[in-house]
Amino acid sequence: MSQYRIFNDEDAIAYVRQAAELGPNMVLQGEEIGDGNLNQVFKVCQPGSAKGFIVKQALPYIRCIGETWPLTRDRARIEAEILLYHGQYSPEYTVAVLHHDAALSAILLEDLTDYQVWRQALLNGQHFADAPVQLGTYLAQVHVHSSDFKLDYQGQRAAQLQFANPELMAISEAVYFVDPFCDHERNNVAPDIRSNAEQLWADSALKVRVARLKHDFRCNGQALLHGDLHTGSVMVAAGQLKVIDAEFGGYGPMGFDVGVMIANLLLNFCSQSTVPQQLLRIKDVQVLWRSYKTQFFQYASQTADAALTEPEYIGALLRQVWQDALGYAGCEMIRRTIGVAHVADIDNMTDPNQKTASQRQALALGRILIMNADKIDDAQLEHTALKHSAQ
Ligand code: SR1
Ligand code: MG
Repeated sequence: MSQYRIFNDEDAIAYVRQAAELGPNMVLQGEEIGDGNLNQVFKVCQPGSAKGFIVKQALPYIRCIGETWPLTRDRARIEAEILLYHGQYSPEYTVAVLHHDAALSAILLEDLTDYQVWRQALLNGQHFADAPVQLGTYLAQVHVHSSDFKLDYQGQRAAQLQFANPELMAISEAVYFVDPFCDHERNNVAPDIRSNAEQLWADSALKVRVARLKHDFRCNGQALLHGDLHTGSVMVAAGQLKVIDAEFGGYGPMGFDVGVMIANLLLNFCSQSTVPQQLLRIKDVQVLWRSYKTQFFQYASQTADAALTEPEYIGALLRQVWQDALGYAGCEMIRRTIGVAHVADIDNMTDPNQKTASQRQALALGRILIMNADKIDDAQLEHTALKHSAQ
């Protein structure tokens, strides 16, 4: 079964049977459960059993667009290798890859049936208080261990080559830094906020900042990023968290992962109608950053590279990561509001007036973060965000 074909339920079952060595007599059922933008996802299990296996298969195009936007199937191999790499350093918080088949562009993953997607939990008003600490730990573990703090020159260059992901990272470059800042045909701009989008497209000072972020995204290969760390890429359960969906990963600036996650929490903030719920999201951001900073400092301090051991250097680097993160957070907030791929937090709001207000708030806050990244510290974030919520 090594020749590529787009799986149906039976193909997914056959792949699981072979990859997990389940034997011909075990009865299995499978169904396609994917709702993501890119791939097929199947759940395969024994009848009557809640838990089984997850099969993720890359299609030769972007699922949500169709065959008009072809895309390398090699993303499945890259994703499997990134998850395996991250899993070495953050096994508690990275989904387990049980098998992968490059020819079939398929990955066999542990079934996280007992978990729920964090975005959905937030939409349901559920608060997973441990999640920000856990995510901060995960990010510090995978960033430091793929950086120059832990890899020597040759080791890091080899990793940068192994995890080169030019097709998907080029998509990220386009959908984060290009499309949302011009009147691009891929954009999805609601008529009520078109004038707000047009203001951004005419904002030269903003575009200068975004150009710098785009340049760093391409040129500043600090660590092996997850590359798409929004709340839909995080599964949560009581006291537990697993990160999934690393197909956009590759070497890039650490602040990108941190910023994308911050943005998704702030997009949820923008969708909230009560101050206590809003404050919970700001607190999530602050706890995430403080967890990241503390753990990062600890792992980085244990470097074997004598040139990098000064605490003052690590502190300065972390300040830059925070500034980068705010800039990338701003891009993510803007692109998730007027770009090709939105978020359910705001798109699913039922009151049209509140939805428009939330979209405007997301654009305004995104712009503020990009323009003032060097002036806002984590304690001031609450003031900045609430000030924008009142306007
Ligand atoms: C056209 S792909 C757009 C987005 O979908 C994925 O979920 C990533 O977030 C990507 O940026
Ligand atoms: Mg994804």
